[in-house]
Amino acid sequence: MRILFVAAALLAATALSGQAPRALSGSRPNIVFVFSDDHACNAIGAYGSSFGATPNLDRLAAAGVRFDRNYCGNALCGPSRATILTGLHSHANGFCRNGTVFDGAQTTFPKLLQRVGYQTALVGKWHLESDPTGFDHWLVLPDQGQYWNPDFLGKDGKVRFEGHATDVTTRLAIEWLERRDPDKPFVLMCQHKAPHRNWLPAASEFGLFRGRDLPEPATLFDDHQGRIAARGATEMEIARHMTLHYDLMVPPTASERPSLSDLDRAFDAQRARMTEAQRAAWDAAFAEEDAAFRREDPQGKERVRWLFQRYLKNYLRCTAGVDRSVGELLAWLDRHPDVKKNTLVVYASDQGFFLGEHGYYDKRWMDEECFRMPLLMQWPGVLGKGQAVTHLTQNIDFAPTFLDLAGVPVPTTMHGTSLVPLLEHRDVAWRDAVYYHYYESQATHRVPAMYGVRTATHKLVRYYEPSVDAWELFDLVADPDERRNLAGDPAHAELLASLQRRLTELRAQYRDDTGELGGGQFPLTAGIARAVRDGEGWRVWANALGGLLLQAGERAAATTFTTSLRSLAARPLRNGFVVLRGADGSQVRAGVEFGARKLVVLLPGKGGRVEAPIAWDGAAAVGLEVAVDPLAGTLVAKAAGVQVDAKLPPGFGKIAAFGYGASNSETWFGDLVVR
Ligand code: SGN
Ligand code: CA
Repeated sequence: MRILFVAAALLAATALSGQAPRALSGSRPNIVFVFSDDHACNAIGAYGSSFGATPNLDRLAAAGVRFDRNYCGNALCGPSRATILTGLHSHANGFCRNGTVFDGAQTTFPKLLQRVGYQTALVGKWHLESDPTGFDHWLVLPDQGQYWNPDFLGKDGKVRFEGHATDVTTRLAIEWLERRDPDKPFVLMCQHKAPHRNWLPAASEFGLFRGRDLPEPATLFDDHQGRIAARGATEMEIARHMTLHYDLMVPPTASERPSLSDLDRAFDAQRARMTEAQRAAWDAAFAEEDAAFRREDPQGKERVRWLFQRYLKNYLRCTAGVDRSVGELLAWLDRHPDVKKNTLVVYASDQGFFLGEHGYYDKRWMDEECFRMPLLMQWPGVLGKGQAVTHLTQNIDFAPTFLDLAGVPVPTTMHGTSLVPLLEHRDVAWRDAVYYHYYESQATHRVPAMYGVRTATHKLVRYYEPSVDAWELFDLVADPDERRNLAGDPAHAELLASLQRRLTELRAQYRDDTGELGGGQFPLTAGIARAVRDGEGWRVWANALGGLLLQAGERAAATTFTTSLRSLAARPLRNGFVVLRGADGSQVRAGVEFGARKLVVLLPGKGGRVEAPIAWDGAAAVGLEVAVDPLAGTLVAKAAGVQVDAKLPPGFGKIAAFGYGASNSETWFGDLVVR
């Protein structure tokens, strides 16, 4: 069977690419995987961008394969990375939104490659909170990392390197290449922070695009009509939400200083990281343009245009730095032909990004601009040159591909499929649709939770939160900018129904039962992946620190809430709370931390924590009683025979809403009895 398969692959490769035949499965190449953060296809020449400034990526594409319809499953950093490592969509690897803690005990492709003798290394952005597992060597930016003079965390602690993050990351990657064991195959993941917000390029790119205007997208002044209303309520518009100082590094004037937003205050922190020489170089590069902006003081659309130009140029300067990094790694391979001949170079980014399309920056929506990920591969002499793959591929496919190449059987539990048959141009049956699920609602940029399906020609999105309960349907052929929602159009009812069926099938195929939020019983929801009826209660998966489900219900009189709770999954922070929201919006949590075996009351503000240890066998449901007297300003929590007394926040007033909450955990709650 295996021999037959190889023979067929050889034939196909010979016939179609004209290259030296070589079976790819089990060929055990080295893998240099360069991965950036937020790099949109629209900013890469090889994908048709007219901006220029990606000569090395264009060279990579010309010498290899470009995937034209490659998508992420959840357009956010941590989730995309967790998917790439595990070959699983977010609900199955547990990392649904940034800020969760990746469960590093899971099966990942680096671990499986290690087992078959690969050396594995990771440098740069990581953003999965837990320490990397499956890497012989790792040196990562803490959290989002810093552009200038970044700190890196490694097995031996924290080290600070002078320079720009892109350059430092490249240098660390090359240093590892130089000192690795030359007798073993390797995978090197070189993961750049750039071009993530706030877009601070390296000095070598300051001069790019100077003195010329970049073309604006047709939808820069999109009014968001014809789509769901939440599109206009989102907080990622260049016109309304991009900050002048933090995002665009225009120094605040003395009169602006007293009223700076919290984000804009970070301008000073960013500059403080730079050395004097770095700051001086920055000022020399931007002072004149900043002065002209102040002098001309553009208003209305002209101001938006100015913001757009400054934003896009700095973004592209950051991507040009990443491109330079790719060039340096390719040059290293050129200098080491013995390594190069057995090395697959891969370039991708965690998701795409809005570059002013629809007036937006950032990502998260299922729109092509951010849902689509660049994916380029080259392996000179083995992969065909200048080829394009138009099959629907996804970040779930990366792990299976790397494993297949290394000759490791792909675990059947993985959601993705090896891309090797596509690289060999084999005529294989392939998926007709990709699945998407975004969870990080009620958070930065305020994009509602959604899941959806994309086929070769259409896209259907289901927004499922109680506050945004809607569908969007786009015809990607007739309406490539996705401006006309056809979901409510009777002429497309049949199409809608068939895509709804396909979406249901995909959810069943991937066993995704997240995205059910209590059937409208909890109109206020944040950071919850799933809340389903389970016996005499609710099974609640909080996929954030501070997930909650609340019902509105004004109560000024003393009230007692009783429930019972049980920890369901072995996630890092196991707990469950009764959550109360005061008239002033302040939130109080009273409940059980299962891991720590404590009864706790969490109050707003620093140090707002009262706790007592409880005796608990780790399995049984724990009864919880929370008695609140808004007038007296007191709260008494009781569980497992232990009591904790706390004071309500001063402005709490009366109870405005109440319900359940948990953090990064799955918890079962008995029905909440309110008396
Ligand atoms: C930060 C950014 C957001 C961005 C998220 C997620 N704000 O919070 O603009 O959407 O990261 O990005 S910033 O002020 O810190 O720049 S992700 O790529 O890491 O998922
Ligand atoms: Ca990202």
